[in-house]
Amino acid sequence: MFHKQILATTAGLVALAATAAAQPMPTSMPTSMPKSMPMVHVEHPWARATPPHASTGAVYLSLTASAADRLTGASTPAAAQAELHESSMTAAGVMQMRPVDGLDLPPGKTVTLAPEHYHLMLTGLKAPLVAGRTIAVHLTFAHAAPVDVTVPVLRAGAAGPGGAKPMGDMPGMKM
Ligand SMILES: [Cu+2]
Repeated sequence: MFHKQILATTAGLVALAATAAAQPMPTSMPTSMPKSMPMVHVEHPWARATPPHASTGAVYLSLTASAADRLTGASTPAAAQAELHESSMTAAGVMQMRPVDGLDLPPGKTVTLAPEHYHLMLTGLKAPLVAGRTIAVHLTFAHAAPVDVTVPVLRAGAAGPGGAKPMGDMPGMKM
């Protein structure tokens, strides 16, 4: 009987200790939350260098969303405005572009903004985009947290970062 009581007490203490140990759990829960939060991964950002007095430029990049999402906006300290544009060829063979209010990002699928397709149009450039430098671009999404991207400026006429298979021509060596 005496022995049983000791055991019961020990069990009670263990239960108490377990409860105490369990207390901090709720505060640590948010650290495991981001795994389920939607995220958008940004890769291969780039922009083309612009002529000296240009007021517009374009930014290209690839977006991969962990869950269905939508690119809803962009901004940069380098320009008054950053708008999402879509370029397309008219029946008459003229390349034209129009603003679009968002870009759907299917889950797990990489969506690429590239020349003659989607791009972030910078209008009201505060200074020309100079090869070898970078600009900061802030992207916003319908669900995922905003993403700040450092965008390298490539030489005028560049076709993209690495995608054009650099055959010995180093960025910044040519204009
Ligand atoms: Cu445009």
